[in-house]
Order: sequence, then structure tokens, then C-alpha cells
Amino acid sequence: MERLANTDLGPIVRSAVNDAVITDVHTHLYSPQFGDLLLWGIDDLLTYHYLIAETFRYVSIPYESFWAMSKQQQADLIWKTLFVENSPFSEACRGVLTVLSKLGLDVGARDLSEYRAYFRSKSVDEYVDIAFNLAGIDCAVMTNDPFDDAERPVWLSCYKEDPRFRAVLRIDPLLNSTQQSCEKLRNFGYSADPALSAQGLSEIRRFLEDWADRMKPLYLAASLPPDFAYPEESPRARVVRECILPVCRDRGLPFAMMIGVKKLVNPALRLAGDSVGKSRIETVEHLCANFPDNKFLVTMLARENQHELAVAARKYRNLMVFGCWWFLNNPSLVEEITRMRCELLGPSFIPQHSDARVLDQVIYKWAHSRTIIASVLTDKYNDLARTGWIATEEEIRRDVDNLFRSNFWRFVG
Ligand code: RAT
Ligand code: ZN
Repeated sequence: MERLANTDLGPIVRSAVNDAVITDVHTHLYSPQFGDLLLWGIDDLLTYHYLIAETFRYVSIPYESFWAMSKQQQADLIWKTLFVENSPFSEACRGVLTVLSKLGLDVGARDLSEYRAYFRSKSVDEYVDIAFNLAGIDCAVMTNDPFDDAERPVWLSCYKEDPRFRAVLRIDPLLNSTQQSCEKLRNFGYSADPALSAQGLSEIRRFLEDWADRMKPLYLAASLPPDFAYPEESPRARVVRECILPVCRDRGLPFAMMIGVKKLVNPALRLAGDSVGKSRIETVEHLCANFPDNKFLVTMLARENQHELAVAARKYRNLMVFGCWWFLNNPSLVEEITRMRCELLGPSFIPQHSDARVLDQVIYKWAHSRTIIASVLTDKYNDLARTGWIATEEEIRRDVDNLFRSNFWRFVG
């Protein structure tokens, strides 16, 4: 018994987690052929919307003056405010420093011009490989919006598959502003009507089918507000029932629901102006129970929803919980949520996605997540060891691969 009490599987778990090849199941990255849509480098890192929100904790300039600045001027202000005049220990600030350090740059020098010079010396194509290698990811799953005027032309003209990036058909406007989307659809040649007639609904389905053919997405996705309810009598619920679920079911595609965003509580902050609210688990339960031939990837934004979401996943095998999203992607919350999910679900969930908007961010988001996930798993395997069940290295590597990669690929089929 003495021997078992002293068993420490930490070193084996840490090396399994550090070696794991990851599929990053939700990012906002693009393959290089999307041109400027793929953000990378120090100025994009510093102007990440998480850091913009933090900067306005300190600066008193009008919002509009900030938006009128060039990207480099914004980055200068953010660097001065969040890194020089205050200590950068918020998770988003620390992330920038982790990236610089993993790239081998001298973080202690605090020399922004040196960091800029490093990125000027790289081409985007070589930098994709550098970032993917340092992060240990084999594939970044994109977020592709057919309503986006910058993105749509690439799909319609010259898109070529790049094995490092896979598509996702993201359809927020269809669900969150259905009436305006119908107007857009008519401009695209689909006769969708705001009253959602039977003919209009079939046109929305045709739109989804066409874009699914074009993008070959791994899943369909939408971010949804805290009051997202199903069933209910609303245009959104009708589009879910009549369009999204049948198209997803027929093609075997999961529907990813990212629930709990309160859009633009401060519109002056633009992309940084969204917040969080508690959502209704009953919606997820109802969809999983009543559409057993559909698959649902679900993440929720409020900490308060995490326990009931993990419980729901115990009830419905067509529900795959993923990631610690956005305001939850902080060490203390990732630790708490991952520990709870392990205890309720074993290794049958997807612990994290990066949500990277800037290529470099995969480096820090995965470094930080790996450390926490390894520490939670170490405790779990050591708890087992105290019973006499000593997991082998092969078993640990199997579980880690499922968590970081294979659970996702099996679920999307
Ligand atoms: O995390 C973020 O960057 C958010 O702004 C959102 O993009 C969110 O992740 C989403 O996918 O809607
Ligand atoms: Zn996202």
C-alpha cells in the first residue's frame, strides 16, 4: 500500500499531454489564401479585442478616437497601458508574453520594436508552420461566414483546400437576425421571405446545402444569446427546426451551439463589447432528447451553466461538450471546469478549443491549457493509483489523444 500511495504518474501524464497532437476545434483563423483575414504578428496580438476591453479600464480617450487610430498606434497605446504602466498578469496580456517567449524573443527587454522586426522577417506561410509546430496542432478549424462580404468572394472564386485548416459553416445572422438575413438571401438569389413560408424555408435549406457543398464544413455553428429557447414560437426556432436540423441530420453534420452571449452591451467597444448571461439548459436537453438523429456540439459561456451542461452530457450521447469559452478561458476556471467534467464524464468530452483570432495565439492558448489539463489529469490518475489501478503509459496516451483530438473526429464522423 505504501508503494501505491507514493505512485506519481505526473511525469508520464505531463509528457503525454505535451506530446499530444491537437485538433483545434474552434478558431477564428483563416488559411493564408484568405489574405488579410488571417491575422498574425505583434500588432494583431496587441489589438486583440480582449486587450482592447482591458485598455479601456485605464484610458479616458473617447472610444471613437481609439477606433480612428492606425493599428500600430492602437498597439502602441495598448502596450504602454497594459504592459508598461501596469503589470500584464491578466490572462490575455500574459498570453502575449508567452508567445514572445516561445518564439525565443527577449521578453525581459520589453522592446516592442524588436518584436515588430521579428515578424517583419517572416512570411505568413512559414509563420503558419512555426505557430502550428509550437502549439502542437495539426489542424485549426475555422469559422466561415457566408454572409461576410470579405470572406464570401474567396469561397466563390478561388478557394483551395489547405489541409491545415478546415471549414465550419457559421450561421449566426440566420438565427439572430432572421428578417435581415432573408433580405440578404434574396440578394444572393434565394427567395427567402421574412414570413418564413414553406417555400421560403426550403430556400433557406437550399442556401445551407449550397454552402455545405462549397465549404465541406465539419459542422454548422452559431453563437446564441442567453434567452435562446427551444421549443418556442419564434423565427429562430422555426429556422432551427425546419432548416438547420434537417440539413445537419441528412448530412451527418453536428450543429454547434455556443450559448450565452449578450451581444454589444457596450456598442462603443465594437467586437470587445459583448458580455455573458446565464442560459437555459432545458433548451439543450429538449433538442438532444427530441432530435436523437442530430448531433450537438455545445459550449456555454456562463460559469453557472457548466455543471448542468456536464450533467446533460451524461444523459444524451448525441451531445458533445467542448471548450472553456472566451471569458471562461482563464486558468482558474479552466481548472475548475475541466476537473468537474473529468469527474462527471471521464475522458468523453473535448476539454478545450483556442478561439484564436490571431495565429500566434494558438501558441499561448494551448501552452496554458496543456499545463492545466495535465495537472487535473495527474490528480485523476494518481487517485486511481491509490486504489491499485495504475494506468499504463499507453492507456494515458490513449485517453489524452481522445481528449485532444479523436473525440472530436469521431463525433464529426
Ligand atoms: O472569443 C471571441 O473572440 C469572441 O469574440 C467570439 O468570437 C466567440 O468566440 C464566437 O465564436 O462567437
Ligand atoms: Zn469563437
